[in-house]
Amino acid sequence: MGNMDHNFLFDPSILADLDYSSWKSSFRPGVSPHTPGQGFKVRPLCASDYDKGFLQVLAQLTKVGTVTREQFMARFNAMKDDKSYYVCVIEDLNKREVIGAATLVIEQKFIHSAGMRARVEDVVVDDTYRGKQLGKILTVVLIMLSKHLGCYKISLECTDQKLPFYQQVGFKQDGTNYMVQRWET
Ligand code: 16G
Repeated sequence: MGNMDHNFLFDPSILADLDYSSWKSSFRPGVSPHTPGQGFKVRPLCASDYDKGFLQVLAQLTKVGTVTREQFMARFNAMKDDKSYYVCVIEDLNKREVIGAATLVIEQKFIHSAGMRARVEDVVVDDTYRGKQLGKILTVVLIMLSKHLGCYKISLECTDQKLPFYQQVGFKQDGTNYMVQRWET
């Protein structure tokens, strides 16, 4: 018990209750988001993941920079209070390390009957754990979570190289363009 962290970003029962039966044939036999493989667990981000390599995994996606424990906790608490951030991780339970992460952000709208839009952000799997369908598992978790939360659509930005990966789980290009201005690289 002593080393168990219960400071979850969001209620883990939300993930536990999702139904993935319609995805059964998309995964290898026996594999699903509830059973992501021997020694792996999908769960909400925890405060203690600062010490479990969460930021080091994110650094395989893009620049993370310096994030002190205090900065991490302030952002974690702000996201938790906001209730719009669903950061999910995969832990290697034997190593007690975060080896993958993906975030669903919920945006509130006036359009679509005061509806909600879901955005997929910061999907990354440690490169030593590739080929185990872990990225696909995380993405399917976010898709089913967005449906469960009642969003009218889910979207993401990705490189050309990642298009086949997201197409295999149902994302389509719809002719809209992603545009950006940057003040920092
Ligand atoms: C990718 C990510 C996005 C992330 C960005 C970071 C997915 C689906 N897309 O576009 O969420 O924030 O890379 O790149 O994971 P940046 O550091 O150049 O903004």
